[in-house]
Amino acid sequence: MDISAACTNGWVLCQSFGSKLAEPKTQEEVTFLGRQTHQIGNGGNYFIGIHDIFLEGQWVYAGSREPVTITMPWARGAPDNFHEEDCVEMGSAPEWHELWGDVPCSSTLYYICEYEQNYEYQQGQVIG
Ligand SMILES: [Ca+2]
Ligand SMILES: [Ca+2]
Repeated sequence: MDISAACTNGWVLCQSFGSKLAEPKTQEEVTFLGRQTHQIGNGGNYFIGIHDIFLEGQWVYAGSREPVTITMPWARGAPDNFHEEDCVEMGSAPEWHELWGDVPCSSTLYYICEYEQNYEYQQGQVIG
């Protein structure tokens, strides 16, 4: 599979694989996702299934809309909601060190789909 997409499209694409955008709910999952992204992310940035679309600063899981249960590993200066940034990206470049940033949901990024027991990566070209 060779695709990247805007956040909502990433959500739809994950669903088409019978999964959803990754929703790390424990510190272990955050660390695991960060390490995986760092190892195989090719320097790209990846959407995960967390946003503050409904209420600024209130981060919820995209699937359940429940409040985020973990300490979010924000990069320095994030989240800054610069130009209305309500989606979360995870960087894979070395300087990111497994950190997160807030980005516009309309950004075109790679995305991480989550299955019941493990995480899978879909990555590739821009489609929109
Ligand atoms: Ca925001
Ligand atoms: Ca930001």
